[in-house]
Amino acid sequence: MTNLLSNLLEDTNNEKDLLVGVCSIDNPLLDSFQDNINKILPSARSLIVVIASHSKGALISDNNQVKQYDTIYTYERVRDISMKLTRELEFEDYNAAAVPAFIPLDVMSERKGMKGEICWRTASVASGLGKIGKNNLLITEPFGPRIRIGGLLTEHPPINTKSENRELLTHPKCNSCTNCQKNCPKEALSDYSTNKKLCGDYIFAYGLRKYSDQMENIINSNPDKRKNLLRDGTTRELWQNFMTGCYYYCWNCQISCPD
Ligand code: B12
Repeated sequence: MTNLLSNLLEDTNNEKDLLVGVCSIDNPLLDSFQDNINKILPSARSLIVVIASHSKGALISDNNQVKQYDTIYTYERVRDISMKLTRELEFEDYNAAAVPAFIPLDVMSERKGMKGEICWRTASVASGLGKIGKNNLLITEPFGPRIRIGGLLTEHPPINTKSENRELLTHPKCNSCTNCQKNCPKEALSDYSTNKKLCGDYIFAYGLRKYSDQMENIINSNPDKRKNLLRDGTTRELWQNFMTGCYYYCWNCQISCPD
């Protein structure tokens, strides 16, 4: 029984761009997510965390589409591995459910898409996969903060409890380094916390707010201006973001980290 999860984790960890870990859903770091976990899979006993690495070359590129393309791939990698693990576990009669790494998110309640069902940075610390940096991101040994994180819940009992952490650990290498803070174009980072409004407005330059503004402009314009707005660069960029599902415009806190 225990071999199944151990083997699955070992096989996945053998892939060079991946990191996988597990923690018990009783881990105190998951306390504030218990209601969400219970709603997703009431019989859950373990949380498996799946991390995939970005391409460093893509993220340091000056071409935003290249960075978005790599981000789409990295999220897909996390999703595919998480989905694969759910199927493997269910073939052996352990129910499992993958939890979104990013979107879809609950955008209807007061959370407004700014809170995940599970905070993957916290879950990763709980699973022993890394520590929190001053950039408020998870920093991993092999890939630094240049990663995407997701995972799944399963009723398979947890293993490797020795590698679990029970408190939110900060990364010792951050020490006196403030590269991430200095390189944030909006000065949104203070030690281990993020000004979400400043950051969000910048990284989602063509996101929901831009969409609402563009709609409002279109509605309030005369027919000639409306025709132009419907065909301008903003409408085209918004349309492309809807198509790709990726609407990021900044990765500086991931790139500027020397780790
Ligand atoms: C909403 C969201 C955002 C929002 C809000 C960010 C935030 N800090 O919550 C905005 C739009 C601003 C955002 C920005 C970015 N995001 Co974002 N985001 C999310 C999302 C979907 C939910 C996060 C959430 O639930 N936040 C609510 C609470 C939990 O967050 P919080 O208030 O920051 O809580 C932390 C602090 O309070 C801190 N804390 C509290 N007490 C203490 C005590 C101690 C001792 C310490 C050390 C820390 C600490 O620890 C908590 C956990 O780290 C997650 C995916 C997910 N489900 O986890 C991705 C996620 C966090 N984002 C990610 C990324 C990469 C980014 C960006 C780089 C944008 C981009 N290009 O992709 C920036 C980075 C901004 C930054 N440096 O903080 C990655 C992080 C990867 C990593 N290495 O950690 C995630 C995990 C997506 C993914 N699946 O990979 N994001």
